[in-house]
Amino acid sequence: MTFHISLGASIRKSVFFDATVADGAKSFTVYNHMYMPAHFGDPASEYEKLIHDVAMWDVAAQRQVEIAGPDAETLVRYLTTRDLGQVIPGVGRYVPLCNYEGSLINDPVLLPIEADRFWFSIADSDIELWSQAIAREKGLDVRISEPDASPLAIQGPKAFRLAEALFGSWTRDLRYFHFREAKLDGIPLLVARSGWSKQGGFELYLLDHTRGTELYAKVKEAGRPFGIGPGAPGDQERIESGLLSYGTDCRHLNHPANPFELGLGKLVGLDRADDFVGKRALRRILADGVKRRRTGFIVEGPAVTANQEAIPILSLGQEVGYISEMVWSTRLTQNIATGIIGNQVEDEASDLAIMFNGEVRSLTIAALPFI
Ligand code: THG
Repeated sequence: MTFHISLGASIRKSVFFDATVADGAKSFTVYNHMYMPAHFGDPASEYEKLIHDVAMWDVAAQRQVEIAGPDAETLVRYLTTRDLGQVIPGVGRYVPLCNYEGSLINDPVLLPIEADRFWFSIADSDIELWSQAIAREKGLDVRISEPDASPLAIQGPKAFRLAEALFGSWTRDLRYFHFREAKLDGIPLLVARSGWSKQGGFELYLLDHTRGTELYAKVKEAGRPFGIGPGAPGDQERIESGLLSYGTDCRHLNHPANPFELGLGKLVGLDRADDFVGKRALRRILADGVKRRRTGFIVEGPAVTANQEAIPILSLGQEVGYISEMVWSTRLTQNIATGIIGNQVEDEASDLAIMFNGEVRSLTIAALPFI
């Protein structure tokens, strides 16, 4: 099946859009209402770049929601389940957001820019509107907007030498999720040690939307000695590494899940003295007992193609869970998957199956991450 999605004003272009098209982007997805490159024509060698060298990704669709003003910290704490303790500018955190039913609705990286200014670097759901409504209903004194900030990721083992070549040796000492301001030939940036892979690297948040093509070219040029190539966050590496993709794993499949089920229980501060969205529901969920868990699966048989819908997992004809994503892993030479399974099913279960292209495929449970 081949078709096109029309370019039009209803979907936004990233500040790196022109640069990625010129660089050979062949396929885009839509994330936070914005085109995001999916691959550049050769996903297999783009994956190899990520594992062995360094890949550069237009992840500007990881949009920022800025919360600023006297009550900014109060709102940020109220929106996330995590007990943030001390909040320190320059120190990012992974912060689940839930709705009032205790279902995950986003899992952003929180960037405390200043004491009264924060960014949520969001996954694929409309947190700007959600935050505006909650702030208004609670009468908090904040301004909520989308700042001029667009991340370009460099990921892979050689990203560290590339960052050092671009910005200097301080990048070697930057700790995970920490960030600071920097300039590249006058281009204003935030440089963060982060990124949506487990191969290590940085995210360069461009702070001037007019300079996307320029930044892309400079990073590409500086990356040449390290074998840099364009790419995109990919299913294979993300599933191998067990990283959650909120949109894919929960939202677009219409399968809400709570943080306990998703393995994010440590990031739910039920002992917090202050209230937060979802606290009451999450307390009740824990008291009632968590009934399902997110895990990996190995799907027997020849290479599968990526699924477009959740796939029910069957045990003796009963539905006991679902696969949210599956992919052929070239590194493991196996079909690997993530999904949710009922806790009545043991890790050693040998009677699990899915239907794939009209045939039965057996599967077994495997721990995350795969690698
Ligand atoms: N970087 C930035 N924004 C983002 C993402 C990103 N927004 C969308 C999406 N990714 C948000 N989701 C995640 C999911 C996992 C991680 C980061 C963002 C991640 N997790 C580590 C892990 O699971 O091992 C560490 C988690 C922790 O500290 O507990 O990195 O990638 N800017």
